[in-house]
Amino acid sequence: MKRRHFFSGAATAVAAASVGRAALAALPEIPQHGSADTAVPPAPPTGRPFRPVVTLNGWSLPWRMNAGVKEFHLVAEPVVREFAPGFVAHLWGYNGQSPGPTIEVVEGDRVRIFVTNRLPEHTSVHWHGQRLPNGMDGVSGLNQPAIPAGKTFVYEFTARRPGTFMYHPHADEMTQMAMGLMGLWITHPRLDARGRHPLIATADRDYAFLLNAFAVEAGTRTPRVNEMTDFNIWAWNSRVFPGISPLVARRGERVRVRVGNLTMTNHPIHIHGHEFEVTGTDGGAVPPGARWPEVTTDIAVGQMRQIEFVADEPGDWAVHCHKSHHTMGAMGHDVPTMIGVDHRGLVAKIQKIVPDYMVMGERGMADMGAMEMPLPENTLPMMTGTGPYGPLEMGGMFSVLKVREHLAAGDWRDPGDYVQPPGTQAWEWQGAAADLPPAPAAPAASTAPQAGAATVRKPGPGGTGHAH
Ligand SMILES: [Cu+2]
Repeated sequence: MKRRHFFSGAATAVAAASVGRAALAALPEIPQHGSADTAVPPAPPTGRPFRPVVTLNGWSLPWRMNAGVKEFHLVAEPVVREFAPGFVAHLWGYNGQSPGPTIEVVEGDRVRIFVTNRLPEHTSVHWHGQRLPNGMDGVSGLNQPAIPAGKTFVYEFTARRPGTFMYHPHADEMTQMAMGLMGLWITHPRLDARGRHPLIATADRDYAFLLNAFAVEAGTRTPRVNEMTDFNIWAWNSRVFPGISPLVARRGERVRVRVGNLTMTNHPIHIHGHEFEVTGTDGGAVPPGARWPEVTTDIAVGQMRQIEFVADEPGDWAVHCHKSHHTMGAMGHDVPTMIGVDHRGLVAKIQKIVPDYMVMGERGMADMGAMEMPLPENTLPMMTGTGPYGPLEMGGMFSVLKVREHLAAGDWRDPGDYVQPPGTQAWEWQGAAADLPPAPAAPAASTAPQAGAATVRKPGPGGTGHAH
């Protein structure tokens, strides 16, 4: 998290040659980002001031001012993205990473975006959620011809409405988004003379991430693009637990989290230990009288949500999607449920036929969190990550909100594991069982069949059996 990688490497210069030297000379430089570390943006060097967002495992795109216009240069291109240490994928992205860099402007800014296409096919950029001239909306075929491979198009409009927005292709859209082409756009509010906005508070920590999903077979590196439902990599900013940066805050700070959903399903985002309010949606700021407290907010396909809370409970608090299969890694989804199955003696018999056979999960699946199983190359276990007290048994859309008493205002580094004060952590009962309060069982249910109850038909001899 600490590093800034705003460099133009040799690879950039070589690839840029296809755009044409003369044309390129007039274009803003192409900033590239070299890693999946979170890069905290510097204070804006030009233009109106704002407090930048911190894009989890991402970065913000530098610009140049040209006669009062903020000029950005996006390059759509193949990239190598690390989902988590040990697991990389060949994606499509912008300026070296998927997702692309976050674009940050101020309400009222005139913005010009050069989009250079270094993909093997045409593309376009749709500025999701923004008010803009129709010809700038980026739907190829409808609003503009697609940007051919090797060409540069220019988008220009005024950022009229403050809020959280996204950008993504609207050309061969399913393929290009399945490959990771997308990014965030933040329009910061114009403030009054006292530095305030009537509906948008100043946040001490302002985080942003996109929800995205991929179908990457274990042992491969390129997503399956013709996938409609069966995704297995559930990511924030093309990054999965344990590779997602923590959200850090000092106790008492106001924290804003901006989330956009570019997957094909909804994600109930849940924060432990705090209540929050949704202070902004796709349509703009929510008036204070229309907000209510939540601990989970569902983010539908194509939606954006801004949530805010005061981080006033020290600790390491889980932040995750509450669809539990979205907090899993890619492996083992075809493992049958074995809870309650007495398999004694069974394994030896099966191993006569299938020597590598293992039985998993007869007491639950927690063994998977610590199991050392041979994995295919380039993937992650289904459940992984280790905390100070053992395996977390998580994956995918999961990170940690780290609230600390002492943290400098500009310090975004991971403060390490939280140490609970003595007497404030769940403990193992050491007394006599007889001293425990009684744990009455629920009344026994009637065993007589109920009218309309489901019946089970057992396979008879010659039955077809089933897949497991
Ligand atoms: Cu989810």
